[in-house]
Amino acid sequence: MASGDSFYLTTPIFYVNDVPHIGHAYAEVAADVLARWHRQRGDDTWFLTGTDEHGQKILRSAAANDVTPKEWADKLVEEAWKPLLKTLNLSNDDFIRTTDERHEVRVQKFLSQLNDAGFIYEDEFEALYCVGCEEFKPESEIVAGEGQYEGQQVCAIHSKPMELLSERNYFFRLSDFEQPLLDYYEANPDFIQPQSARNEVVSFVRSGLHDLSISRTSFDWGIKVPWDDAHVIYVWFDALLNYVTAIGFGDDDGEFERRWPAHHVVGKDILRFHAVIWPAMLMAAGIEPPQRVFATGWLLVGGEKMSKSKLTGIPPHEITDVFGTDAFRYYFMRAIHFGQDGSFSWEDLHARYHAELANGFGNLASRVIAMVHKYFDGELPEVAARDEADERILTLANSITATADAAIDRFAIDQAIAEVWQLVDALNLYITEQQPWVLAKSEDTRDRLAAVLDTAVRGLGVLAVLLHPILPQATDKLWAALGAEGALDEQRIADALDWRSSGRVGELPALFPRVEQAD
Ligand code: ME8
Repeated sequence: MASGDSFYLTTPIFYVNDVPHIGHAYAEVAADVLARWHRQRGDDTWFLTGTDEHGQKILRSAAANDVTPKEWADKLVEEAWKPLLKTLNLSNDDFIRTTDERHEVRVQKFLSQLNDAGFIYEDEFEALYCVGCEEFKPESEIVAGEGQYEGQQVCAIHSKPMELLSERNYFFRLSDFEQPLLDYYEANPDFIQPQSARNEVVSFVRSGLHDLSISRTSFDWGIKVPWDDAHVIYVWFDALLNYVTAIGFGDDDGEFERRWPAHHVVGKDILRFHAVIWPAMLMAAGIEPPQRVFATGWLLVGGEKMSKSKLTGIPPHEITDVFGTDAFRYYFMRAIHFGQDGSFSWEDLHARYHAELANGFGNLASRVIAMVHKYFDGELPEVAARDEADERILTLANSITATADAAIDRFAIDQAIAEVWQLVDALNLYITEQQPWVLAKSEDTRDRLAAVLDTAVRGLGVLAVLLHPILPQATDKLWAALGAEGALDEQRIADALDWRSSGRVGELPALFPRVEQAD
């Protein structure tokens, strides 16, 4: 993708039935890293996140707390979900709530358009519904219950019994889109990523699609069907539309056309909604499907998905309070192969924090800057000539800039970080081998000392640029200490090596102070 392109990125919008855990934070951070990187590439980037506030799940949480669903949603958004964005240092451009008027009006417009085009009909319906998933469950996703639910049928994801619902509903003719979807997957092999997710979706669609119930009459917490206010719109139909309502679907100011199509980061449990139902809804409305649907894996606890309902969720602040926001962002992006499941452990976080952030990167930066102070009074020296070892560092800085950028194009965030870390490791080795403290002992090697420290400083600047999307706070401090010119977030990725210094280095506080291991 060339610089200057439009890059519209979304996260799932989160249910406000409860507070966030690190599984939710994971997708937010990943999307933020991608958005920041694309901004630094010079792409016309728009990053959307938000909350999903209708449906039975929220209705029941509110009832259990003796407040109205809107009061409940307002409280959770203000006290839990918006603060999460601060905790994670997210750079989202917009935050949509499905109770926003802008959303509700446009959802109704979209549904009316589908109705006018003949894609909606009314029918009787009876099926098992999982409130946890907010989804009717096909037989293949129902399993035998265990423990307190022994002898009952339960949802395979939530391990809880479902409810038999029988209503007159409006339906969306999803089955009409079986072949168009298969054709679309075929023509756009990168539409669903990673490959395993694509395979799953293709075989699901091949096995046949049923029409989708898109309205409910047994409760009224939702957006009304515009032509029949006895019905509210099914929460998923409403929620998926956030991706287009937030950028002005149906308006004529050009914003929608400028941003769409989106790249969606979603959890693998909600892949089918995004890769089957959503593109079919768009096709029915005559809108191009999204550019990409990328399914992330799960954070596991004891081999199972970390979840609120199973009480295994760790609140993100428990980690950021101890290790800081940057370390949180780095750890999850580095330790888990993006697109696969991963487990979180305090030991692993502690070990990587010290080995990679404190010793690998932080220490490198403070040593180099301290040596510029010690040997050159903080003035970056003039370089007479570079030798082969210096050139190797600069060549590596250039090549990892390109390979990390290519990895980000594939959303391979962990690989991009691994590319950048080659430079961290190479610089550490370079300092060990060049031994500037030995070069400093004689006037005869003063030119070599100048070249070595200048090369190391150049490398640190490249690290600041490339790691900024992942470690925004630490790299800002480093950028300032390097005496670099201009704002770091305006430094283009492609020109990472061409950053300029005012010539004077400043003080660098410890970027990643040691954290004692708790009992
Ligand atoms: O599904 N590991 O909302 P949600 C990784 N409102 N990701 C996890 C996770 C874990 N342990 N637990 C949850 C919804 N997630 C809908 C989305 S989009 C139009 C509507 C992820 O709050 C989960 O996979 O239940 C999903 O992508 C996201 O958190 C929101 O989950």
